[in-house]
Amino acid sequence: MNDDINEVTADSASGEMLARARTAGIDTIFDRAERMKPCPIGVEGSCCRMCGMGPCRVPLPKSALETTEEKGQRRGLCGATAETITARNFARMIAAGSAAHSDHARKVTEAFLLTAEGKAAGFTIKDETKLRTLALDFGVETSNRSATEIAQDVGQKALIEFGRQKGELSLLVRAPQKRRELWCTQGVTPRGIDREVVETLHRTHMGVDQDYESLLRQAMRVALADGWGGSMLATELQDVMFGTPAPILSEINLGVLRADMVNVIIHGHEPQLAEVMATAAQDPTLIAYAKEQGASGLNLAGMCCTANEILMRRGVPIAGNFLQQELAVITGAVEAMVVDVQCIMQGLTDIAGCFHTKVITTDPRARIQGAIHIEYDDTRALEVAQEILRVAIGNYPNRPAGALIPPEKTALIAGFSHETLNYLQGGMFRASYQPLNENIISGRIRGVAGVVGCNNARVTHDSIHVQLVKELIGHDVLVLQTGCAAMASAKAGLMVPEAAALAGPGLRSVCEALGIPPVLHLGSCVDNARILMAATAMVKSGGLGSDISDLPAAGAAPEWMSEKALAIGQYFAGSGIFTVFGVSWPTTGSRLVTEHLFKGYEKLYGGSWAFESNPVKMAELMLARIEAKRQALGLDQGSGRVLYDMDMRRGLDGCCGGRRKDMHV
Ligand code: BF8
Ligand code: SF4
Repeated sequence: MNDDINEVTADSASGEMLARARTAGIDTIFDRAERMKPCPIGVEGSCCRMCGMGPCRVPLPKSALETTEEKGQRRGLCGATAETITARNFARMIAAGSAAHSDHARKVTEAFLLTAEGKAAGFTIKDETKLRTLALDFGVETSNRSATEIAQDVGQKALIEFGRQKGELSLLVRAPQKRRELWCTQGVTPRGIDREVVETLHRTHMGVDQDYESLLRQAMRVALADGWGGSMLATELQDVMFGTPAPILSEINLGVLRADMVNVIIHGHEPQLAEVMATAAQDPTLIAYAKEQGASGLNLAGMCCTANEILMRRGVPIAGNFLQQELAVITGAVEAMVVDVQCIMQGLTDIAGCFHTKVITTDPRARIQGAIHIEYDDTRALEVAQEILRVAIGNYPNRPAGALIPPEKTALIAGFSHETLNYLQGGMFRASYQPLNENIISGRIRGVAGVVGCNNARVTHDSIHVQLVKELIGHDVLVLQTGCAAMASAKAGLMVPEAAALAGPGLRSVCEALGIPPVLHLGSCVDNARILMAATAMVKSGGLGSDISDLPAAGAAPEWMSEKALAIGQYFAGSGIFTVFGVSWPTTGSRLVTEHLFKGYEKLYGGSWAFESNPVKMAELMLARIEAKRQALGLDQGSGRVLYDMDMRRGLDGCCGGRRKDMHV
C-alpha cells in the first residue's frame, strides 16, 4: 500500500478521507488500484474477445516489432491482425461512449417532449430564445406559434435524429461549411445517432470490417454523431428546459457537506431528477421533517456530471469528482447517495454498508445490487424527488457518532455557456466572439485549450489536471473545462477571478478587464458540445481562419478513464482539434493503428490524437500546436517568439509556475 497519500491524491480533503478509510480497514478504489495492475495485453488493445474461439492475445513482441508486425505474424485464430484487433477495440470503446452520451440525450428528449405536451409536472420551457434558435436549425416554423407548439415540433424532430437512416444529422448545419465538406469527402458524415452506434458494433463483430483504416473511419463517424448529435442535443434541450447557464458562484469539495444537516448527494449524469430534487429540497414540509429528525435542514450536493448540471444552472455545491464518490460516504455524514446513470462505482454499496448511507438507484437502466431502488419518472418527477428526500431525512437519526467532514471547500464561478461567453465579451447588445478573437490575434491570449474528462485511479488524483491547466494559463492560454477535469481545477482555486494572478500577463489583463477566471467551467461532459459551438463561433467571427482546424486551439483529457472520454477526444480530433490524452493509450498494441490516429488523422481531418502522461510535456505539445497555428495564420509576424523545449526549460533560471516571462516580450 502506498503510504504517501500525496502520491495517491493531490486533493487534501480526499487524502484525509483515504487515511480514515485505511485506519478503519475500508477498501477503496485507491487500494484496489494498487493490488490489481492493468492487464498488460488488454491495456495495449491487443486482446480480442469478439468471438467464442478467443480471447486471442496478440501482444507487442518485446523486440523486432516492425518486422513481426509487417510479416503479419501477430494474428488471432481467425487470422485477424493486430491492426484489426486494436482498431476494433478502439472503435467499440468509442461506440460505447457515444451510446452513453446519446442515450442520455434520448432520455432528455423524451422529457422535453413530455414537457412540451404539458405532461411533465415540474418542468417548463425556461429559455424560449434558445428554443427558437434550435427550431431554426431543425427547420421548425416559429412565427405566430407558442413556445409549447414549437417545442413539440422540436422534440419530435430531435427524436428523429436517433433513428435517422439517411442523410445527415440536423445539427451539423452549425459546423463551419469547410468542416462539413471535409466530413463529406472523408465519408464520415453521421447519418442517424443509433445507426452509427449499431453499425460500429456490426462492423467490429467477428469477420466483418478487417481494414483498420476503414474501422477508424467508422469510429470517427460514430464519434461525430455523439459530439454534433447526441451530446449537442442533450446540452441544447437541457438548456431550453432548465435554463441556459449564466455565471454563478458556488463551492466545491467534501467540505460542502454539513455536520448539522441531512446530506443528500446526487450523482450521475442526467439532470432531470437532480433539477426537481433541487426544488424539492426547498419544500418547507420537508425542511420541517428534517428538523423533526434533529437536523437543522436539508443539504443537497452534487457529484460527477449530475453535479455539473445543477451547479451550472442552480449553483448547487459539488461534493467532489469521480474518485471522491467513495470518500464522500466515508465521511459518515451522507444520509443518501442518489444515483442515476454512468460513472457510479459498484464499490459504493460495500462502503455504504460500513456506514448508515443509503445508496438509492433511480433509473431502470442502472440498478445496483444492494441499493434501494426508487424509480424516477418524468410524469411524477417531484413526487419521486420528495419520496427520496423523505427516505434520506428518515435516515438522519442513524448517522453514526464520529462523522468526519473535512473542512476543505473552495469557491468557484461556473456557468460559462457558449451564450455567456458571447455576452461577456460584447455585452448584451453587441454580443460577439470578436473581442476574444481580437485578443488572440493581438497575442494577449495565445490560444484556447479544452481540458476535459475524468479522474483515473492509475495516476495521482487531480494532479495531472491541475499541473497541466496551470502550465497552460501561465502561457496565456485560456482554458475551457468540463466534467471531472473542471472540478479538479475548481478545487485548486483556479475558477475564481483571483486565479488570474497565475496567468501570463496577457491572459491576466483580459481576465481582469472582464472579471473572469482564466479557467472557465462550461459544464458536464455532454457540454463538450459547448466547446464545439465556441470553436465554431470563433471561426465565424473572423480573423482566425475558415475552419476549426485553423484555430490556435488544442484539447486534452489528462486523467481519462471512461469510454465517453475517448468518444469526446475522437470528435474533437474529427472537428479539427489536436487532442492529447494521458494515463495510457489504448492502441499501443499496433504501431500502424497508433500512427494512423496520431499522424494519419492530421492529414485526413486537420486534427489528431497524441499521448503524453507528463503534464508539463503535455502542455508543451499543446502550446507547440497553438503556436504553429498562430504562425500559419500569420499572427505575431516578426515577434521572434521562441517555444522552449524541455532542455531549454531546465536551463531557465527562476522559471516558476510554468510561466515563461521571456516568452511574452
Ligand atoms: O461524464 S468526466 S469520470 S463523471 S466520464 Fe465520468 Fe469522466 Fe467524470 Fe461525467 Ni465525463
Ligand atoms: Fe480470436 Fe478472431 Fe475470435 Fe477475435 S474474432 S477472438 S481474433 S478468433
